[in-house]
Amino acid sequence: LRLLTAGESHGPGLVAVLEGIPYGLPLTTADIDRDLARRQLGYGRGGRMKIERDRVRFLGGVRHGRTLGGPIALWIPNRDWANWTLAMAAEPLDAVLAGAGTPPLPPGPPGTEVEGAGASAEGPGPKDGAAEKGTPAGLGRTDEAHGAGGTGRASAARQGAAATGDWRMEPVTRPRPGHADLAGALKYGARDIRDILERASARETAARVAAGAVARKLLSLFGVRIQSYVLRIGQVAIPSPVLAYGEGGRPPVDPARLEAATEASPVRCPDPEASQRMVEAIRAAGQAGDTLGGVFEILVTGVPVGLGSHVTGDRRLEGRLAGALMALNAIKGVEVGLGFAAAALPGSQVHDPIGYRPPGATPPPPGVPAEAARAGADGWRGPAAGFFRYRNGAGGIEGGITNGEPLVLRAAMKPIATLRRRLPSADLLTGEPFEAHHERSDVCAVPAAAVVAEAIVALELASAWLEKFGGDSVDEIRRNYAAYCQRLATW
Ligand code: EPS
Repeated sequence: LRLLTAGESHGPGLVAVLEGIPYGLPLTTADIDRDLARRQLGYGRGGRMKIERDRVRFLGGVRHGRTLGGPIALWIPNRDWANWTLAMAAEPLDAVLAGAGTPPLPPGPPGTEVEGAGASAEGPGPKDGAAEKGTPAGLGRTDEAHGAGGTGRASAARQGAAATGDWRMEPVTRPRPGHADLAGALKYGARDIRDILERASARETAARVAAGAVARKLLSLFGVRIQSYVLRIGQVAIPSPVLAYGEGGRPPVDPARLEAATEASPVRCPDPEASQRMVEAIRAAGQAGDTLGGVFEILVTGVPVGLGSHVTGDRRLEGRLAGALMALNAIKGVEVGLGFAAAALPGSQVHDPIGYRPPGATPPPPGVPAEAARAGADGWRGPAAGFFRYRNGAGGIEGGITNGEPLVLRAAMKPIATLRRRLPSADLLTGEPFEAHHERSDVCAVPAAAVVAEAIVALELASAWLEKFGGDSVDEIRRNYAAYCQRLATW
């Protein structure tokens, strides 16, 4: 699979182009909108989520509810764009100031209208006072002197703000510690940090979630189920509910019940008591003008033995999954199975003893294809010729190959970099000390990040799936998968 996304946080919208999805996958906007809505939830989100109501439109690749085998083009309008048409206009600044304006967007289906999205949830005017403060006398380093990113770009934008009365036109020159602001501005030579922050924003993850929902739909045809839940917000934490197995290798939880408990929680934590304490922690951090990070876990059940490979480093599935998860905004660590805990334990407590039950003894549980069930899949485990593990310290991957147990991945998210309680910083153009720029922001986005991580894992697993069972159409992939399951069932 190949995925490319485009679009800025406050531009007209986000685009995703996903290539490699086979012909004949049943797909509707509802399949995608469900995950887009889940990404917007979670206690601790800021004012922006009150404006957006993410819904997807297909611009290509889907006809009459089925994929055509070509690139799938997805479009998610930004409702907040209505407030940013000048500041984020694609036209040159002088054309914008001359009133050329931005042509209206083509109409979308109900619910995706961008026009009339209304004012910012925080009302008009500078949201943080940044625009009110003018630029201090420089240290001999002026925008004009450098002329990078277009001669006098920052001061032209400043004049633009004065001419239009739109505070959003003001250049952003105060980099926020922890954000891409400073490194990005220096790397690209941008004199207005908005040129960097608009694309660095986690708004982009809406596009990844939309593409991931397509990958999830493909995997779901084969009984693969991907879910996530929050294990930690700041200092409040619960242990993983899935690592310790019951007697005889019994699955520790019913994935459907785990999912129901997760989705019922305002922070997507399956433990109601811990959820409450997490909400309190987020509330306290918000009141203090601070932000919180956390840890979430991703559980993938019904994965067959044999995705990924030991033969080269770049085909090892752990590396691909960890790399993809680390490429999600604000993720600073990833673990597989026991993860870092494995380093502290002797091998006898880390590696997962192998058991065997003749496959195909039980009828397929709901959602598991009959041929997979014959090869040993039981909903929790995928087809693996009847072999199973008494625990899952490996997190379902050995030698870079799935082993039939569920995949268990965890990721650590740092606290959001935009703080109301500002951190010391230095002005991009003058070097003068300042307290960092504050864009309206979330206090905690760990529950949302977990939903994005599901999408990222879905894309990576669907890629591995297509490498093993690939074909031009879903029918061909089904046949390939059935033949593989047949081999496992008669091992
Ligand atoms: C973000 C800042 C906030 C978040 C945004 C990510 O947006 P704004 O600056 O418009 O208030 O709400 O997240 C989203 C818009 C989203 O859809 O998740 C940032 O700076 O990364």
